Amino acid sequence: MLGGETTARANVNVALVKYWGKRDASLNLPATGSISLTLDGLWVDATCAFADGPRDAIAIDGAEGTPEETGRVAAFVDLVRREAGLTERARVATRSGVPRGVGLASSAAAFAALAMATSRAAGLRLEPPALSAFARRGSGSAARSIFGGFVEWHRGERPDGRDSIAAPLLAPNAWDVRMVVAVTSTARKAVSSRDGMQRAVASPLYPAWIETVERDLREARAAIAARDLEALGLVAEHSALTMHAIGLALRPPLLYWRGATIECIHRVWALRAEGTPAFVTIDAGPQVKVLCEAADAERVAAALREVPGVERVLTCAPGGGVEVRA
Ligand code: 2P0
Repeated sequence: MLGGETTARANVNVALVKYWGKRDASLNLPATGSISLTLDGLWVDATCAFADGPRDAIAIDGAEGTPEETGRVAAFVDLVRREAGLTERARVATRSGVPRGVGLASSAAAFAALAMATSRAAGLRLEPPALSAFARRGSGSAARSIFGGFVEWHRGERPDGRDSIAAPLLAPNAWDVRMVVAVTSTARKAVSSRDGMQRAVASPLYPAWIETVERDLREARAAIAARDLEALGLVAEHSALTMHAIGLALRPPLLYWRGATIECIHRVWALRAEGTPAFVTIDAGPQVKVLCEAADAERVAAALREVPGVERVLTCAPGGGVEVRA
């Protein structure tokens, strides 16, 4: 039976041990596991209803969206329709509280929210692990945004991906850290993360990445369990810098950083030398995200605001998992 119009909200997540490369592109199965922190306040709402009609209607932030964006949402709706055995058309709308296409992982929040909204509207009640596997089909990192706080997405072994799901490691209120985000450019990036990670596997450094990730995952898990910020921060920096090194070694090279990105890294390292534990991570874009204690967040934000080229600075606490909204 159809579930009626449903709205769900999910937050973005930032990986501390990165997902970079797939073992199956059609199912978004990752080459390695990854670990992330879900962030409060950077959300996407998705609303879905199924009804008789001539065609699906998809709106992204009140507009049509690019053909690529609309195509990905349409393919995702087809998956839920098949799973629920529906023939009705879908009306889907997403509304983003995150600037899109600037390396702030809005596709993770979008497909986590869409997984909840479309499955409920289709009359399905998926448990969190199944919801995570379903969200993954829309965007790999969306598997992690189903859950709040610190989250691990397991690589899985099965060819059908049923074991490639995320699970919570530590609840959002269990460790009072902050992620301070320095936005250095809001221009749309030239190479999407999807294309970037597809190219990554041809890098001579890619085999080394595969070899190092298991150790990074072990260290990050232990650091989160012990709430050891320095241990977690150092492994997060290592994972991010290694991910970007893979791109530098490609022919032609792939570099997501701008000048201000590098200046932010040096500013954070200077803060650390002065005694403030703060650690950098960078995704498929020029923004710099800094993990620190809540008590140090304002000092870190103030330092980043002074870096030439930084357009704005956002400070996020750990956030919750996907939720249906009344
Ligand atoms: C991550 N990123 O772990 C990595 C680090 C970007 C850099 O997951 O093709 O949008 O939809 O599975 O999830 C962004 O990639 O890629 C991402 P698809 P996705 O957060």
